[in-house]
Amino acid sequence: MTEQISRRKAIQGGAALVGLAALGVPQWMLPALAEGGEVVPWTDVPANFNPNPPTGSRTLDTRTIRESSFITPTEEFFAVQHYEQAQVDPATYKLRVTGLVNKPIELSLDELKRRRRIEQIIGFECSGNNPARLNTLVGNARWAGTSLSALLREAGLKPTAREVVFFAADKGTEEIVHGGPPQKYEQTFGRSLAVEDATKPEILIAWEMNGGPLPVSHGAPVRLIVPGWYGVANVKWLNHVHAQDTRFMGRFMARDYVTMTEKKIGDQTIWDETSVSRIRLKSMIASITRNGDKYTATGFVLGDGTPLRSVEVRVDNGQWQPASMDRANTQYSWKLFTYECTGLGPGDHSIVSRATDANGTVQPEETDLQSKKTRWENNAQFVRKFKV
Ligand SMILES: Nc1nc2c(c(=O)[nH]1)N[C@H]1C(S)=C(S)[C@@H](COP(=O)(O)O)O[C@H]1N2
Ligand SMILES: [Mo]
Repeated sequence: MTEQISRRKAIQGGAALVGLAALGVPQWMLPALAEGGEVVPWTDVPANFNPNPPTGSRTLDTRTIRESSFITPTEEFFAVQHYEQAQVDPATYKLRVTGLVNKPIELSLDELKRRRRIEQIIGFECSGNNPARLNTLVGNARWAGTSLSALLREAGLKPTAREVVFFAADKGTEEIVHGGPPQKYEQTFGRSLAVEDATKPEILIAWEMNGGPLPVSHGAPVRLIVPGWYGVANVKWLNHVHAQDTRFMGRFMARDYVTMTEKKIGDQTIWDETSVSRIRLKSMIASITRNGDKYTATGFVLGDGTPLRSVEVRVDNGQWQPASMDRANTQYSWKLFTYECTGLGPGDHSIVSRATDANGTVQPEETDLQSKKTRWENNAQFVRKFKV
């Protein structure tokens, strides 16, 4: 946990402790209240809901998100990968830059770490996230590394380069159909970015997460972090950057992580099939806590880095009301917000949030997403139910 966050927590906790102690609240009650009050359980979550998926991956139980949860601790940050987690020896590690470059590069981990260090708080989700799984494939961390664009400049991208492909150390066997029976090939994980995206200054070749070395589950020793993009762009166990003049059509660009939307153009139906890329504007309410008759809803917003115009909350189909934004939020972090619910009578209630960005893009409702036929990129407003 960063110093900043633990200090914030201490201040919040401390203020609550002093105030309540003065009111004569018994000592044993203080720690729980200092953490933000009593949790109001969701009535829309099945009793057998398992926040931890079965194999190899990890989820963040979003119900535990509070005002003090701005940075996700490394061991709680969700983890997803499609093959086995790669075990890379940092002593022999090399990062190569090859292809349409004037000067191919090969760097050891030490050489890489001697480059100019940049640090940024970046939140992201897996594009397979959705309300039914409580959007648990999510996290917000402080990443440190060096700039991809500087490395590409050093290698001298040739003007003919169209795409930059990022290959990793993890491998799997893929069945490829090319006439006749499918053939099996061993392939490493790969994703690409168009040159104009890859040369944006904010993209990180990262070796540090929340002040510590990257753990194996998050791509040790080096991974890519593309701020504002869905998780699949953030290639873990990165060891090879390759510039080419053709589009990379590997599994995770062209066959998997493809969103298919039905579109009507005049009287014709076309199928728009796109590779998962920038995070579509999303918000959700993660938890509600109670302090006396004060109910505090806490949630987060994710997006592509476009500034927000508003984050609003609606209780029981009433008016949309503005949420309060956390002062720690930055351009590419998730944006934590809180909302105080007042005048809640006993009984069942609903609560939902919606984000709108500066371009006027409004987070859709579930029914707005009907023409999207694949499960990827579900950024629907999430109506939650609770009882007081
Ligand atoms: N090498 C490699 N990188 C990968 C993947 C993978 O399978 N292999 N999965 C991607 C997907 S789909 C997601 S959502 C993110 C998850 O990053 P995290 O595990 O650090 O949360 O990693 C991405 N990077
Ligand atoms: Mo993902």
